[in-house]
Amino acid sequence: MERYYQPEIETMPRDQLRALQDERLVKQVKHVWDNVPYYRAKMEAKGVTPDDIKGVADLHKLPFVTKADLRDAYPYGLMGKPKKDCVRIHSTSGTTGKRVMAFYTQHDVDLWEDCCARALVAAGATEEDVCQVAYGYGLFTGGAGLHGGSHKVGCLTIPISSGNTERQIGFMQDLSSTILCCTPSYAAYLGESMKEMGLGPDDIPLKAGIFGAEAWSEEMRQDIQNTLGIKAYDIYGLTELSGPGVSFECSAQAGMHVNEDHFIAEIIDPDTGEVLPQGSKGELVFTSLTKEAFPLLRYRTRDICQLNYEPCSCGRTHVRMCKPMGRSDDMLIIRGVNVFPSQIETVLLNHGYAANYQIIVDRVNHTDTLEVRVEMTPEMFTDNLGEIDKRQKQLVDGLRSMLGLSAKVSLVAPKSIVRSEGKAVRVIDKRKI
Ligand code: DLL
Repeated sequence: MERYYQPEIETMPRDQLRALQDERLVKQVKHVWDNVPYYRAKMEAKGVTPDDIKGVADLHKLPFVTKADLRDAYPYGLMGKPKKDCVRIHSTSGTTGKRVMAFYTQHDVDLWEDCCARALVAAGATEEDVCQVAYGYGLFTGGAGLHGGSHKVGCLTIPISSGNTERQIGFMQDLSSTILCCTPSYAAYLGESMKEMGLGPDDIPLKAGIFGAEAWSEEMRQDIQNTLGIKAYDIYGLTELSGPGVSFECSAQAGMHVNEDHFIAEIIDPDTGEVLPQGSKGELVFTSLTKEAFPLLRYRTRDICQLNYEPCSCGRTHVRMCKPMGRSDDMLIIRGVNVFPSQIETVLLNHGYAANYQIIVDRVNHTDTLEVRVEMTPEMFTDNLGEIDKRQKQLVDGLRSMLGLSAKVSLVAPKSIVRSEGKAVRVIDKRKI
């Protein structure tokens, strides 16, 4: 029997859900107009006022919010509540310029945790469960979101955070963890490590995992399910919209239900911004209906996706989104960290290199690897291995402090990176995801 955390909302007939969205949208647009001068100016520039928005059918009249707006308004310019009413900040990795800061009132945290609790219950969680939260804690939303959701469900929550693989496996065994929350690549890595330790699925009582924050394939799902002996559920979200739990998979494992009482999903043409008909593939845009502190309207996620409005066998009525199929910008997600090629270029230029480089991303044993191949300029060319080693280490340090990631750096001779006749091919992503 399918269980729900908030059955009256999760299985609400679609006409009622639409009426709820209409009502919440009108209220939210007024809230933003009254409290976010930055967005109000965008509405005025488009000639729209709150009176023009009577419901979801009018959503297309509103201007988009993009990452560029977040940068322009950084850090406090898109807040819908004064600082004194906010209780939390989360943020994505990256430099100041690219870093996304999101703000929460206590009410926002509460609703976000409800969304994560829905995902946990859909994966079978009850108060009998021991939930090991191995997403990173801190500024990243993964740890805090699933932690809060786990509390709401009443699971015994282990806030172990990510890393320290042997300890993770030890905790699973000693405390009989039944639910694991982490990135899919870390779940796969835990499975590999268990194998190396001579442990199989029967040696741990895990039954389900809630994995997201990065792309993962069906093959990877099968692999994780087999090595850990669990059912593996996908969960999606982004910092700008609170974090994990914008959408989540149910027992059908056939798309992620968008929490539509909190978020309206649209699919647009990434080039023209035009709203595409139901079932089309395009860029996913979300409007947050209930967030007070950081109320984004028509936020362009840059994730390429499709929505499925067919009824689901689980009984939930909320629309399902497919796994994101790629991005309409050049952002890479490497070991869960958002990386823009321009950040890497900045580090290279700051160290005196020219923009002749290649970024090679791969996945080895389920872990993402990042290599940066950089040409030495003719002036700095040397074949002294000690000197090359020293310079590579400087770049490794520079990249670590810019990205928060360790990368391999290979300095190569001038003109040894193949020049393209068109746009330079700077990123080679070999991951099969
Ligand atoms: O990754 C929030 C999260 C934490 C989601 C834990 C799920 C679990 P950001 O760091 O802001 O937030 O990154 C958001 O990650 O736009 C997608 O491109 C990607 N992403 C998130 N979940 C998935 C997923 C968190 N299930 C960006 N599948 C998003 C594929 C995902 N990509």
